Amino acid sequence: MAKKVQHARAANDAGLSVVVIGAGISGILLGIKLRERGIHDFVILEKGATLGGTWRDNMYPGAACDVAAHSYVYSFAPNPAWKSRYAKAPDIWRYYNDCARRYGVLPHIRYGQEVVSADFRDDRWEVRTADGGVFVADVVIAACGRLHHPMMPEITGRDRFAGPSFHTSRWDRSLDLRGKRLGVIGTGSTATQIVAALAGEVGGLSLFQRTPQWVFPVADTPIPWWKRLAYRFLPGHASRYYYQLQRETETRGRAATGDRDARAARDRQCTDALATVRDPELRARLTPDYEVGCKRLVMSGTFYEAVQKPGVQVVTDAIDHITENGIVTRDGTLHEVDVLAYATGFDAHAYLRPMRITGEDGITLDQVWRDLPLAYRSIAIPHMPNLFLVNGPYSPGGSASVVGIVEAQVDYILKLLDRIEQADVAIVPREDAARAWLDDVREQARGSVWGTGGCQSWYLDKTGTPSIDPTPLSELVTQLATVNLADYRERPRAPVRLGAAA
Ligand code: N01
Repeated sequence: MAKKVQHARAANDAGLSVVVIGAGISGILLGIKLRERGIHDFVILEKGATLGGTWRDNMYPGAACDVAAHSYVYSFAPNPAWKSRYAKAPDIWRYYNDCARRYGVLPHIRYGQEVVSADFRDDRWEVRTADGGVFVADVVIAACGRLHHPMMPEITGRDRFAGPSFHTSRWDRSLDLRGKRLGVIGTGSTATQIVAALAGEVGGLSLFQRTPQWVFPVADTPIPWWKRLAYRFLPGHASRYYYQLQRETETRGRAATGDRDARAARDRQCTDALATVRDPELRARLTPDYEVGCKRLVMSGTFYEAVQKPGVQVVTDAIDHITENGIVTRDGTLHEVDVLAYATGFDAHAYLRPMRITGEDGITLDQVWRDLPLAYRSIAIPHMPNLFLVNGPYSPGGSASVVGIVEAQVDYILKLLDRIEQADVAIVPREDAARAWLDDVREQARGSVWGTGGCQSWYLDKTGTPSIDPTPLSELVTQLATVNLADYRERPRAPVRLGAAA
């Protein structure tokens, strides 16, 4: 029996009621856009104690966004105050927190509410939380993020390590690392940021590299005061810069799908950056054997310099096991460390899980997703009426800031909400339309460097096909500008039955 029943819809309001899951960049954006649309009967259920998603969780040393700060914002809320080209995690968190406050989203957020299930009954969703709460709403929108479940590797002896050890998204910020020997497992974007920040600052740093990464050099140039003033006071200046950065990112991103000029320029920059490693033996160990851009590129202007600093060692012998005081590699060497950080990435394929989702006619998400996570345009799932996803399966990437992508997706969801409200229906994509869309996207993705570049990465789904739609942002915006109702089924909605979940 549910402990409490809460209706997202106020009894005297005829508009839609909505439950949003997650108060990260997408959930906050949904809050802003729902309010703008005149929809006020919504709650944002957030399992954490604060908002911010990725930018709340990832507060490891050196955490920053390697997408230019002026394009890592909502298009309608430029931030003239960024002090350098790339923003640090705490500043990004502050920006999104500030947006939530300024746009009136904060009162809608319920913290400590971990959603465990959602059931479609009597044409309404019943959303249950771990503490026994039940929220009833017309629509559910999952904005849970893609890189949100930390992956801990299965390494023998992991529990035996005597010092502090944690996944990088659970960094113990109370820890004083001065004089400590730090071990970092993994060489993705996270590990490289940590190494760049801590090389020379700790008692020793061992980077355990299983696979070398291509590194695209970027310079974190400061933004002078007069430019900041111009962004603040000259109308349209910040916005023009936002779209200029978007175009630049998109042009570079086209390298992934075979634009030869973009590819040649990108590859040359990466190989030139690698050539700055002075010791040929170290350079050889840092040289990938797959194509540039196959894994998500590391963007750093300081990583190669950092690994050449005294006290830093790149360990390329495979890890065998972990002991009380360090990591033993297959050649039998014990690499002693005092603190161990797992920069081993995230389960990028969990999406809505582990929530239990049951849609029309008792059909479960696990049934619909038995083969692959099927979501029409990454947004709407067959048999799950009025349930939508932001940044869902096969969402685009690689050619844009994720913020631009989720804005396009949220605008599309709002069009669906308009239809639901105006026609008083529940709306669900046709399974054949969803499959046709997915086949098409996977075919395109297979031909991208993520599929052909000869590497393993979190981009790949369980069949080895990239789970990223290579559609550039400008085309995505066009694709999502209209809702093709022929790809959906509509079912009339039953009248609201307040108290139905008790
Ligand atoms: O994780 P990853 P990440 N033994 O999956 C290694 C975004 N991001 O947290 O390559 C040894 O990239 C694994 O090795 P291998 C960005 O989208 C953005 O760094 O599989 N090693 C790999 O080196 C990024 O792509 C920003 O052989 C093991 C590493 O762990 C995504 O987050 C900043 C291992 C995991 O790399 C994830 O990045 C940071 C094992 N058993 C992150 N298991 C921005 O600035 C795994 N590894 C926007």
